[in-house]
Amino acid sequence: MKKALITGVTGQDGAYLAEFLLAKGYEVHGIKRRSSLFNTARIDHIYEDPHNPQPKFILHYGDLTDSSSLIHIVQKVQPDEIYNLGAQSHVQVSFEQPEYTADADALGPLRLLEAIRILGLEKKTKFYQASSSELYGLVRESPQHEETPFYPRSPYAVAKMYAYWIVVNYREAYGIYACNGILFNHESPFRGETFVTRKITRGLARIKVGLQTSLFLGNLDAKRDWGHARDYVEMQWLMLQQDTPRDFVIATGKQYSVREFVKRCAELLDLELSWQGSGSEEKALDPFGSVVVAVDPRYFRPTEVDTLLGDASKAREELGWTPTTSFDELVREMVEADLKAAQRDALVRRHGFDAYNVRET
Ligand code: NDP
Ligand code: GDR
Repeated sequence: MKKALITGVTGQDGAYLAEFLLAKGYEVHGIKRRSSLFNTARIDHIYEDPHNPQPKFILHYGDLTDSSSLIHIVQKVQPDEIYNLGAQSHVQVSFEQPEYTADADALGPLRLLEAIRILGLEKKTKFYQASSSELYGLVRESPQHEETPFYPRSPYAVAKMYAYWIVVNYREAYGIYACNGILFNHESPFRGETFVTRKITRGLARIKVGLQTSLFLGNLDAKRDWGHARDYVEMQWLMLQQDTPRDFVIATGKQYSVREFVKRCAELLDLELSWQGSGSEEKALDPFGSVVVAVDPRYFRPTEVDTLLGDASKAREELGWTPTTSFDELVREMVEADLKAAQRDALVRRHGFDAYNVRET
């Protein structure tokens, strides 16, 4: 039975990948961070009681900023495959916490690669690095592919650029089977609530049921190539099943703006919106003239990535990989999940209980 170790197992991709690998018969180990509240909501459905005689899903406390914890875990698990999905993954937050972002996102992968070397696992342990389309940043070629030059536009992207190259270097220098998946944006109902897609689906669903009145967003003109996380984790696994380690772009090849994402969600929720103004003045009003969506410049980034569009031909041709979920299906799945959650919260509130503040109202 193969053993996999996933960093970032409590995150969106970690949850989908853990489920995927368990279904393939792997023994799956995940690294979670110590937190004062439970932080395992995304993996509760696959959680196994550690008292089970032979658990297939095992969690370990650790942190990408703490090499000794990483070395201990890698030594104990002796994984066949490591998937490094852990990161401070929010681009805007990286402008506020640049040093921590570099520590976790750039030095984190270095620490894991060093753990492989220190423990003499170069020939045994394969390594996947969660690289990002943010590497392309200020794009000068569209669509972007494996040979497109990088121009990172945030502390997050600069940290991920170090990670990308240290993976290439350890592959060439020490013969470690290590590769980069250059993944374009991928979303799901598990997406963190502060990324734009989830912020929109959750916000509009709550507006629909009367739990909030408006939603504030930043740059509505930004364009992204949005896929489904469930499709993309399969690719992460496929990349480690090849004869030789290589880097691949993973994308849908289709692009939409943030404004188009809002419009699609509004249609699905039957919210009628009319748009007024432009730039930081832009608003979307309902038929009664109330503001539903408004631009708030606080969500503008010091340096923005205006447009990303991926060309995943190499993955299609060499790995036989194609995404299966369309943009419309992705948006629908997210809207439906958030509408259900909003309806549940509204019901709870109607019955006199504020689920968010957990107190009688
Ligand atoms: P999430 O933000 O949902 O998950 C990040 C995970 O990393 C969480 O489990 C988080 O733990 C963990 N983590 C954060 N800091 C540390 C740390 N210092 N030590 C250990 N674990 C840590 O991200 P996604 O699942 O969306 O993305 C997975 C990876 O792919 C990330 O590296 C991201 O940068 C990259 N990526 C994502 C893309 C996307 O569109 N989703 C596209 C391209 C790349 P906790 O739950 O405790 O916060
Ligand atoms: P991104 O995702 O920066 O592409 O990084 P995010 O959803 O945060 O932003 C996408 C675009 O939407 C614009 N935007 C807003 N973004 C947020 N978060 N909140 C808003 O209110 C808002 N309004 C407009 C942004 O300016 C941006 O242009 C994600 C992360 O998952 C990274 O970890 C990953 O590497 C990349 O995708 C690929």
